[in-house]
Amino acid sequence: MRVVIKSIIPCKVLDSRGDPTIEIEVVVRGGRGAKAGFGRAAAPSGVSKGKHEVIAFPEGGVDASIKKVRGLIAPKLIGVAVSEQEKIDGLLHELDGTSDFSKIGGNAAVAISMAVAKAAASALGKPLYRYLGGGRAIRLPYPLGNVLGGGAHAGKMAPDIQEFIAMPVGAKRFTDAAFANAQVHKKVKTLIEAKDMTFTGGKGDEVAWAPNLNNLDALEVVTRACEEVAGEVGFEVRPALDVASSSLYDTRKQKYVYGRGSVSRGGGEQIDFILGLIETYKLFYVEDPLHEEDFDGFAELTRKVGKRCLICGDDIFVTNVGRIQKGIKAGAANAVLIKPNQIGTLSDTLAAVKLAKKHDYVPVMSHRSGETPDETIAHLAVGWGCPLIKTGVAGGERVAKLNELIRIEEKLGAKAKMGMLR
Ligand code: 2PG
Ligand code: MG
Repeated sequence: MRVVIKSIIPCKVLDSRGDPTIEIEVVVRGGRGAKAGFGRAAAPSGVSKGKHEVIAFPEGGVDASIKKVRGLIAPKLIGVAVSEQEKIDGLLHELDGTSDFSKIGGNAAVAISMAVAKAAASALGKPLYRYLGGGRAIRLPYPLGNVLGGGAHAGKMAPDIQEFIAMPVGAKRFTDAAFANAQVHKKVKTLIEAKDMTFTGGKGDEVAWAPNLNNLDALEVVTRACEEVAGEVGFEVRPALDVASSSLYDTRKQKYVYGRGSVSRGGGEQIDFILGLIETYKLFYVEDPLHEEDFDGFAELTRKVGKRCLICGDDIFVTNVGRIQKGIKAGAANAVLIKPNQIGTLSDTLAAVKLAKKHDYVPVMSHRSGETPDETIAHLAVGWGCPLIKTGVAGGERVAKLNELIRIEEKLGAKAKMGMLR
């Protein structure tokens, strides 16, 4: 039975920051016109965006995107077989006609692309992860949990580093891992209260605590919380960071400006600083240790510590196969952050995951700082076999993904395994 797209319905909805974003519903019909399936997906949005990401919304914002979906996209996609994901994603590129989705908006494109996949899965009566990954989709990702935050996600007195993360690397089950991260989050609050007398329980955009602490004090707190929780749960929990260095980098001065400590670091000093943190705190993972154009700096760091720490590129790669390819050539990293709305379609996102895997770069599925309760990335991580997912620890829009992964683990039962780390 040929299942085709019957309607594509855009809607302006709220994200977790209270900003508008786009949600898409795709309805498909089967042979006799009966409704055969349905998919709904919403696009997230970043605040510490990479320079080379596609444009989230065209001039005119979400409303302009919605007009384009109604007037330009929907008429061309209605009647197309919903299983033809690549063709549909190709049509999105064609109808947009730019290299960065600046006409229809990358967020409209990604929401359509994800809703199409969900509708196709629903028409077959399959969960999305099974539709995407078949019988091999049995591995749950390890959750990277942002427990303390600063940078662009938090207020002025918070640390310069954007995300201080817990990684429950010894967990045997996803559910145990997710609850271990929640425990670290709680413990971090108690430890902050002992250090920061002004702390009023403030949180940043991803629901990580945002205290008045400098970078090293914050890292001390998170490392101690990880160790204490490890003792309680009986498996290893390690600290990790997203430095989000492009946000710290002053291109004119060619220095990383750490406003809190009134310190500026040149490229070499930044590498030494990060190397020191990796050694001292046994960091499991460091994302964006250097700014988005410094392929050589990334390569130097990866050469020096890549065997014992994951060096992950976010802004430098922006889920773009061209940039990942450049990184692979330079030996710039050993992990790639995967954010579907950085590139605009599921087919392009899958190409990035495949390229990463082929070259032993760990693909890390990721949320954005501005999220909705959309749970699609949970399915993408399992369906495409990403061994890590970064999706926060607490807050409805973060928990939506974690709980979906818990449900998937439950459904898989004895077959469920954890992702394969290197
Ligand atoms: C990041 C993300 C998500 P944003 O830098 O990795 O944690 O932040 O969505 O603001 O780009
Ligand atoms: Mg990042």
